[in-house]
Amino acid sequence: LLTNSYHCWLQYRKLENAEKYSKIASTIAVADDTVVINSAVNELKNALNSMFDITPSVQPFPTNEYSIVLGTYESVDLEEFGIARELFSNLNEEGYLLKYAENQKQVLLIGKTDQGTLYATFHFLRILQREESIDDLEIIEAPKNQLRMMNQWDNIDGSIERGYSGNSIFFNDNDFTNDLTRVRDYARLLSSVGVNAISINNVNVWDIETNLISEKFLPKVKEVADILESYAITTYLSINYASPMELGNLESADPLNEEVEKWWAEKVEEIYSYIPEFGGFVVKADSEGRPGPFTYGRGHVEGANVLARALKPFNGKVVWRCFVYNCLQDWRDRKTDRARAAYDNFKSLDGQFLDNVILQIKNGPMDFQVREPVSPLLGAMKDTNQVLEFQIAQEYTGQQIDVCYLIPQWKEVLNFDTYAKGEGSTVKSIADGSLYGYKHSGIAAVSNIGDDINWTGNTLAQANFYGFGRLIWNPDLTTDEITKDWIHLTFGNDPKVVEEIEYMLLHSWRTYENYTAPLGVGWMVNPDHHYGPNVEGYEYSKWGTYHFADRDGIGVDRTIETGTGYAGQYFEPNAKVYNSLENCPDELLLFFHHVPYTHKLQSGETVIQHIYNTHYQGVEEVEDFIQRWNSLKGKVEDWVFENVKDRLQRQLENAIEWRDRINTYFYRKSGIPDQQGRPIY
Ligand code: GCW
Repeated sequence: LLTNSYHCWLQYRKLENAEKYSKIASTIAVADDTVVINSAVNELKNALNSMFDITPSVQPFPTNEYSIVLGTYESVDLEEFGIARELFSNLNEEGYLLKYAENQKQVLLIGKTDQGTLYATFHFLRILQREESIDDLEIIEAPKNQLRMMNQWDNIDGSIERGYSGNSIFFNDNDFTNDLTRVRDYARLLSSVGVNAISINNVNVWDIETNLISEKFLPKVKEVADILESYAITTYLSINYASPMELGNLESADPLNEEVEKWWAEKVEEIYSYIPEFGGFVVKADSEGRPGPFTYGRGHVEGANVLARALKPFNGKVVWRCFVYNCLQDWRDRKTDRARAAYDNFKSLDGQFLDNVILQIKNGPMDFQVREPVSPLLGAMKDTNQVLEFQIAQEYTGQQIDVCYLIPQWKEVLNFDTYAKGEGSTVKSIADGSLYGYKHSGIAAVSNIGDDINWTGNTLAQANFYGFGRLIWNPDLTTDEITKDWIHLTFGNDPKVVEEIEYMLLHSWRTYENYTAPLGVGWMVNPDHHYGPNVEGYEYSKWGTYHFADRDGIGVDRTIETGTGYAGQYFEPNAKVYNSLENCPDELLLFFHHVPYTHKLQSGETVIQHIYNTHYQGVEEVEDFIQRWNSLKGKVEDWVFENVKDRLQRQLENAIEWRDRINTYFYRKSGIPDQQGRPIY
């Protein structure tokens, strides 16, 4: 059944009702000969073969037979099909048209460019796999976001920072992997959901990885980039800011030093001599101990712009991460606040970055917790390109052992109204560039894949990868549409299977939140590896992620009057809402306020009773997931059944441990018993 990887949502299962498409499925007519269109042809050929059990013939366009046409609006005469060419003038370069022109016996998969043709092909295959009618097929699509990017945190020794599904598919033993088959399969998975860019190495760039931009590795980078490019995916590299010293033997990496400037310019030229389609650099500088411009008394602007100048002649970009904070903090100092850091560091630099610099901003101000407010930096820089960063890898949300479907969380972020330019200034309108007319913008995410046979550890975690791509292509898709698509493509059409898996996915984020840190306070995880409960794990370290729980109360005062002032970083009316004890939403209460355990939430419960209730409930919900999953035995492939079953068992143990530790901790701190008298260990 399995070779070395599982094909996730690209399994192309045999259709139950193949006859309804049989007319059109046996011939592929190809109008252009490009590498990307060849990828589309191969995908289509294999898929038809697998879904219909036929070997389609591939012919040049036009043919007289019923056929599926792959081409662009320039290579196919659209007038002949009654389609106005102008249809394409309003479409961006990656857009496409799907149309069944029955009179002419053709299904048209027409891109504005070959990249669009590839996306059209994947879209069409989705329609076939879901066995939807094509009688009236006429769909025009284009992605809403320009940069749709995956960030690998892969190290060259094959390990993955925050990786929960095996080792890297790119690297092994301080080199690229010999067999790049899985890289090609990954490219297929990525482009099938519309991802168009990838950085292949960890943002923490260690010694050997620094050499990825040297002649030692560039030929290999090129090999990988060629594979990705054949699926219309642009390759980026994370770089070490100290490269001029470490690779170039210069005395400094000061961005204003002329030699440094020259070094970067030559380096970039060298990279492009290998990879003409190279995308640019992803940079984590002056963050968590990594080198950056601060060492030389320079700031982010000088730091990013020297790279931008080098990349400019080649249309390359600098993706500069804003995850910059002072990691060491004194608990007595209630004014310093890690949550403030991105905004405090970057806001005042608006307008000073070159236009091929993009600031990459995590969705929340802390670090991918199960619940955080939206980063106030999003929308706060009208003259600086911004990209939003999500984490598909479940570092703080169950590490691909526990089920935690993140699409609902990301939808909340995208729909959040920042009021940056008045009502309707949603995060999605910032990311898609429309609010401020950014030159470059989009959405990136930390990948959750590794070399595990199913790619993602828990098979259900594939849904986060799939959903990320679909959602950032079009943030207006509903969670329901995305979820159903993934389940149908991955598991087929059995209504019972669809219903149970959908239920589990849609409830899983809330469930995870229920048994972990309450009311937006975050952390409470084991330090370093970040799995499992440890209420005081970070409380007595200097890392600045305190919850300040004592016998009287809990939460971080981030109000303007008495706290860190973080609430004031938002535009009105958000600032006022978060700043107010009465109006702050329950789920973020402890992020913004320090309150007594007896404080009454808007729900009517006290904080302490809420903690007890959600923690008992969280465990019950996991027990319910297990029952639901068990009812699917024999209905999903055995190994997938066992894979998820095993993870759910571990999730249950984790949830119980969280429940017991949290409940006993707060019972002992507060001295207030559970109203329902349930056992507290
Ligand atoms: O989430 C934290 C992780 C680090 C990571 C860092 C970052 C790559 O714990 O492992 O480093 O964020 O985003 O740079």
